[in-house]
Amino acid sequence: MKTSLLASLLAVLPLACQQPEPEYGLARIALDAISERLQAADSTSLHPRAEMPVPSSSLQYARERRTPEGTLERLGTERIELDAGRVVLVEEPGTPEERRSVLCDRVAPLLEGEVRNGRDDNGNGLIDEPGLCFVRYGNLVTVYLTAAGETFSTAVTLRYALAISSTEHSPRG
Ligand SMILES: [Ca+2]
Ligand SMILES: [Ca+2]
Repeated sequence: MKTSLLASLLAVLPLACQQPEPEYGLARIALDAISERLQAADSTSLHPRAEMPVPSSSLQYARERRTPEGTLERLGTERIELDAGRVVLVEEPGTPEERRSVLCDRVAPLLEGEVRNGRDDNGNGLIDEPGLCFVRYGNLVTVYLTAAGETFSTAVTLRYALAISSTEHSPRG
């Protein structure tokens, strides 16, 4: 047993030594930032729709907030996109006021565990999905990110979608 344990350690050690210095969860920080932005997204404004099972590597949306008076106020349009291996937040895209900021770099071409082969290799229901992708199911947008050697996903409920769907809901039967 000791011999096999030592052999395992020796096999792992060179890999461990090659690891870059700790990045303190850049991918996690970026995903939290994306999640925060998306929480204010108006579900009717999403482009593309990114509906299951077809993900998108970019998502544009209009942000809103509820005023103290209870009405919705539009805050502006944003797009989060994968650009040359970086996650970029584009505020007011396509206007003279357009601003671009990098949320994270070193994004993998494909999500962890995925191989470009027309099949779902990592078992998340998506095929050959990129290292940053958005997929929507109803009022829920799931964001997947593999960057700097880490993989995270988060599910964001589009809060204004909830307000809209509750008023549009018509009971069946
Ligand atoms: Ca695949
Ligand atoms: Ca997959």
